Amino acid sequence: MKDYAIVTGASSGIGAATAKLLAANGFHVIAAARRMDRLADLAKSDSNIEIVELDVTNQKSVDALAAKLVGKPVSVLVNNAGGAFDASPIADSDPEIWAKTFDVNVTGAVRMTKAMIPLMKNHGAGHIVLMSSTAGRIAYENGGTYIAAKHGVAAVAGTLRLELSGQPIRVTEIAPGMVKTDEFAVTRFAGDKTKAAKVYEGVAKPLTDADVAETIRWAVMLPEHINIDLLVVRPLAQAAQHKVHRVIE
Ligand code: 8X3
Repeated sequence: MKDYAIVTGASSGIGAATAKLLAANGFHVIAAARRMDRLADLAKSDSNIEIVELDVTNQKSVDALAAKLVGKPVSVLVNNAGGAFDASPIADSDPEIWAKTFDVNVTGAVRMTKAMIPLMKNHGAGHIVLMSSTAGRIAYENGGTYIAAKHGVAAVAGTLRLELSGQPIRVTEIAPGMVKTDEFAVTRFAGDKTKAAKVYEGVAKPLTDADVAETIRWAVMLPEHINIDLLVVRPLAQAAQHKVHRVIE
């Protein structure tokens, strides 16, 4: 039986690209997300992709997925579900958005990690991938909710690696910089496509979701004794968070 790779937030962007790439590289992929209509399109692209409705903020939903996977060779979990839901200075930010951002990005990944560790132990090997961000390493203006949450994801990865020491389970944090996906910036700016487009204005080649998926594929397909702790990946045009080369005509 093929090894199972569980990918959360698989309905679009990095999650969908990762599901496709892992399926093309021999995994049986469980592509999980809330939006089943989007997942249905993904399932059509590869018979090694099985789709499951999942809300990582709902413990019952996570438990239902775990119950479905009992006895299966669960070897990879890509905790990709997440996002930014505002672009506010902290002084103006909404506590509800803080709670939502933490729930999806941090607690959601923890719920899934807790649920998959017993299955990985049962399988005899596992790899937990946490999608953080360069926002999990450095601060910038008007990103407080997301920055704090992604620092939280980085903290989860570091803590987990220590706590799993001696177990056959790898822990990898992937921290992408500027990635142009259909939804990330649009969601952050509450649907304002003009503001979202400004993020990438004049940048010759922001990373794509497929670029980031390739880093995940590489990390999980390395021999099992090799653990990539942290992989920071930015486009060539982004030398640092605030140092972006833009060519604006
Ligand atoms: C997204 C990268 O630069 O918007 O995770 O924080 S950034």
